[in-house]
Amino acid sequence: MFLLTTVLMTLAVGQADNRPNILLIYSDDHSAAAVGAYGSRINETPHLDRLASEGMVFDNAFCTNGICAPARAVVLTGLHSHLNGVRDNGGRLDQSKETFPRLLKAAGYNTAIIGKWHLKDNPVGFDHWEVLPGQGHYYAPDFITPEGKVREPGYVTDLTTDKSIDWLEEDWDRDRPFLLMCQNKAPHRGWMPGPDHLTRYDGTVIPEPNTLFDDWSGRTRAASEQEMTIDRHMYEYYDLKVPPLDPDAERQGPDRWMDNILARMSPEQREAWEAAYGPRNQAYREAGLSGDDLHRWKYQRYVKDYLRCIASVDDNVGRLLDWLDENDLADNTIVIYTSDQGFFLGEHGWYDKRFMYEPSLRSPFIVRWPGTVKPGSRDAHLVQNLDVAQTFLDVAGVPAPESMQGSSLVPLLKGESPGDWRESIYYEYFEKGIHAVQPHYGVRTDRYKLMYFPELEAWELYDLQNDPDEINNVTGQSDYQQVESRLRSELERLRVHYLVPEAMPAAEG
Ligand SMILES: [Ca+2]
Repeated sequence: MFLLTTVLMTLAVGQADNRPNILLIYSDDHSAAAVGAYGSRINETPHLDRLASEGMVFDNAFCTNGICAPARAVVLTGLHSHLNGVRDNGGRLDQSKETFPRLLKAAGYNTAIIGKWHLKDNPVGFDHWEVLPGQGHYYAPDFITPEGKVREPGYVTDLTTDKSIDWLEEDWDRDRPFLLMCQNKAPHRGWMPGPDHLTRYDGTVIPEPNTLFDDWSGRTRAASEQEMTIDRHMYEYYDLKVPPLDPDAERQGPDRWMDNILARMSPEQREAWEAAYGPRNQAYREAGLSGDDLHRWKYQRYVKDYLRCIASVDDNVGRLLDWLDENDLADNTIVIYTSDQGFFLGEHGWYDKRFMYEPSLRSPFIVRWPGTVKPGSRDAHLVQNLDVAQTFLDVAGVPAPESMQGSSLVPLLKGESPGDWRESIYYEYFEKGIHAVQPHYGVRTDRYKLMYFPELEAWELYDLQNDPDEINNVTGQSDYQQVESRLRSELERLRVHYLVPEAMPAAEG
């Protein structure tokens, strides 16, 4: 009898708080074009594809401001960058704004964040936090916690998942549902593959994008004056992993950074690294490439390293899904995989992000929620990282502040198609600095995209149906006069709706 009572009491406690657990697996710069479930031509992601086959894939998921720190602030606050304090990577989160982790914690969730945080102040709203300082390192990264900074041997993507699983096993208070934000540094620049994937893609040729040799003609100066081309703006050592010829010469700038980064490795890690890159670099030197051949070689080196980083992310997604299965938690846990924004994988000849063009605007966004989301489903509504905060609050049954600017995705997750769902999204980019991308803002509908560059007083308009690669700016063309006029009005409407200041002040960054 006593035993039975205990069992019943345990069940009762479980039932008293059976709100879903929330696991957000976040990555940094993961392009949807490098996810199998999004039709990747360049890699395979079996574990992300498993998540997709058991959940819902959002085919039109976008960021609001395509750069690391601002995207994170948007996710936390459900507010556009012009309201949350983080307009560029130099911005500071406005602590007077509410965040969904704080609200979930106050509502009884056990909250944790592990991995890349990338906001200036320490995390607030978390029972547990263990984050990388700034951009963090791939090998032997430092983690900061309330107790201080610790350097961990190992590879960052594996460590971020190790620590996430450790928290679940050892610290999670099982009387409460959890919010766990497992935030990868990968595949951010540096693109340093982990020990398990150093030689992946050796001997294979990754397909090139249609626009690798784009000359940016017909577009505004912004497209031609950026500094993010694979051909001209990558550092040979830091980005492409080819060390300077003279091993004894005094190293400066990015060469010195790379020396310091490699110096973090253990002797075993360094040996594996040299075994992978040494012979490749030797072959590269002997080939004496130039012109288009060199451009192509750089693309291959870059994209393979990027995809090797993704392979570790995918492995670790698999580990987390397995852990949920083994602990009988899969059914009551909503799992979301997304990235802060997309990335250029050679499209337009570029790496990096920032621009409102599709490869960086679009993020992978996959949600598994057993019992609510139909396995293997896809959704085409226009959604944004702006919606994450209200979605999680809705999942937890916690009212969202009126001031939040997104929409809960829960109706879409249930397979509904709300009649009043947004028909356009607003985008804004402020940072003037590295990569020389002009500030801009714009609107995207299901078919068209209008962008405005205030300092150039110049517009770009794309018909995504006829021109998915965005190489024909049709602004001013008579066929598109009505479309352009309608989109300009829509852009103004969005700016009023989202409380954008009349004159968008230049960012400090
Ligand atoms: Ca990023």
